Amino acid sequence: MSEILNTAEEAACRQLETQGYTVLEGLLDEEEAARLDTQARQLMADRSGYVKLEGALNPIPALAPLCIHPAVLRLAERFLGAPFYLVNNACMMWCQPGAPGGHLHADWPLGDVPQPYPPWPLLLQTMWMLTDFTAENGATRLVPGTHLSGKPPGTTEDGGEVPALGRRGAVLIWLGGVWHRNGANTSVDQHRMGANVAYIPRFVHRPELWPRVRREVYQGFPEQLQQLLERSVEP
Ligand SMILES: O=C(O)CCC(=O)C(=O)O
Repeated sequence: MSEILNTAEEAACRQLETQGYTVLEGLLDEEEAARLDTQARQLMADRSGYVKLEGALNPIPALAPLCIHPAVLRLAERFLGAPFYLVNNACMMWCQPGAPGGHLHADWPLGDVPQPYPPWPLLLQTMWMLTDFTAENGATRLVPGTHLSGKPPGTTEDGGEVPALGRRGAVLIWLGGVWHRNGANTSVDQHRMGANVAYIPRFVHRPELWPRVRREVYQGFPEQLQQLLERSVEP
C-alpha cells in the first residue's frame, strides 16, 4: 500500500488531526450508492427509528469496494500504522424520518482506557453516505477537536456540534475519540442511510462485539480485503 497522499488527502489528514473528522466527496458512484441503499433497506425494518444492520458484509458483499477504497486505506495507514484491520464487518445505519438523535459519545475501545485518552487513535471510523447527509435527515453530528480533550463527553457538555454534511457517495471519516452521535431525523420523508466500516491498529484486540464474516463470503473477496478481515472471519 502506498503512503503517498494526494493534495485532497493531505488536506483531509490535517482536518482529521485538528478537527477529528473529515468528509471526502464523490468517492463512490452515486448510482452504486443508491443500489446499496436499496439493498440494505430490503433487509431492515422501517419503523420511524434509528435502525442498524450489523455484520452487513454477509448479506451485502457488494460493500467490499468501500472497505478497500484506496483513499480511505491510505488515510487509515497514516493514522493507524501498518498493518491495520477491519474490525466491525460493516454496519448499516439507517436514520428514518422521525428518528431521535443519539447520545454523544467517543467510540470503543476508549471506554476501557484510562483517562486522559491517548492522542493517537485506537479506532478509525468511516461512514459511507448512501443517501445525502443533511442537517434535517440526521447527518452524523460531531464536536470538532474533542479527540484532543483526552476524555469522553460529560453530561453537562452542550453543543459545539456540527453536522457532517455530504452528498450521496461521500465518506465521513472520524477518529474514535471525537465526540459524535447521529442527528435527529426531523424530516417527513427524507431517509438517511450510512454504511459504517471501522478499522483498528494491529495492537488493538478485536472483541466479539461484532458478527464475524462468513467463510464462504470471505472467500469471494479480493485478497486485500481478506487481509483486512483476517481477525473478523469465521474460523
Ligand atoms: O449514525 C450515526 O450518524 C452515528 C454513528 C455512531 O455514533 C457510531 O457509529 O459510533
